[in-house]
Amino acid sequence: MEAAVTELDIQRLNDRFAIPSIAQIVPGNGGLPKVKISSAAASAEIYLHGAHLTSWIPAGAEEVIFLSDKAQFQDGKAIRGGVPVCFPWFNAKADDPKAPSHGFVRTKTWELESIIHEGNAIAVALSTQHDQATQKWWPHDFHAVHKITIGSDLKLELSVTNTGAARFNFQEALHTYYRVGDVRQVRLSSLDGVTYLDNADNLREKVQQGDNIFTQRTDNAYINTESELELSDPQLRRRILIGKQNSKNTVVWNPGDELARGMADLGDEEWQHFVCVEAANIRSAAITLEPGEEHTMTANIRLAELH
Ligand code: TA6
Repeated sequence: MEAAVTELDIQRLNDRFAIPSIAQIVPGNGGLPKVKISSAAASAEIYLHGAHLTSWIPAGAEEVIFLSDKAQFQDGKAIRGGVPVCFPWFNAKADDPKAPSHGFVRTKTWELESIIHEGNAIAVALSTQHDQATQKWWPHDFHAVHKITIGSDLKLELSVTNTGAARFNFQEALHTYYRVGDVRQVRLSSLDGVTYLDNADNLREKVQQGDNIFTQRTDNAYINTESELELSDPQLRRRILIGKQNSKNTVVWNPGDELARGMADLGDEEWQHFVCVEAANIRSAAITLEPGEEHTMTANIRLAELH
C-alpha cells in the first residue's frame, strides 16, 4: 500500500516543478495528485498514479480523451479511461492468472521528473522502476519513463531501460481511450488488409476488411502494422490522427453493450463514447532488452477537420 500524498508533498512538488499559471500539481480525484497544465496551446491533466493522462484539450477543440464517470481513483486500482500504461505484460499474465491485468505500473505512483517548455508545448516526464512488489510478479530490474508532451498535438513516449544484469522480454501498450460522439458512427482507417487476432473470437487470426466500424464488441490485436490511423467522428465533426513509432502492434477495443454492463467502473451507456486505439508491442512483438539497453515506443496524436 503506498502512503497517501500530503498537502506538504504537493507543496514540495510545486516548489520543484510548477510553472506559474501554466503547470501546477493539485489534489485530483480521490485526493490523488495530478499535474494540471493550462497553456495557450492546450490543457491537460496527468495523475502521478500510473503516470496516467486523463485529459487533453487542444486550444479551440473539445476534450479528446475519454474518462469514465465511474472511474476509480485509488491505490491499486487502474483508472478507467485516459491512457493506461500497460507494462511489462498485456492483458492477463500468461503464467499467472492472479497477476494484475496489463501489468503493474498503471497502479503504481510514479515519480515526477520534470515539467519543461518544449516550443509551444509543455513536456511532463514521470518515472518508475522495479521494487520488491514488482519483483514478486516480474523478477527483473527496470527503469521506465513516460514523457507526455502537451501542445496542439499530443506525444506519448514510453521508454524502458534494462537496469539489471540479465536480458528480459516485456510487452507494452499505451492503451489510449479516445472520446467520440457515438462509437456506432465512427470509422477507423486504415487497417484494411492487416492481419489481426480477434480476442472476441478465441484469438482467431483474421484479416481486416476495409475500415473498422463499431457495431458490436471489438477487441482486435493487429500484427505488424506501423500505419498512422484516422478516427473519423461525424458527431464531434473531427478526425483524430493516430501515429506511432517503434510499435509493431495496434490494439483496437470497444467493449460493446453487453460487456460494458459488467464493468463497475464504466457507466452502462458510456461504451458508446469511446474507442481504444493502442500503440503496442505484444505477443510475438514483445521487446527483448539486454542489460543497459533502452527502448522507446511513441504515440503521436493530432486533430484534423472532418473531410
Ligand atoms: O485493450 C483491449 C483489452 O486488452 C481488452 O481485452 C480489455 O480487457 C481491455 O483491454 C481493458 O482491460 P482492463 O484491464 O483495463 O479492464
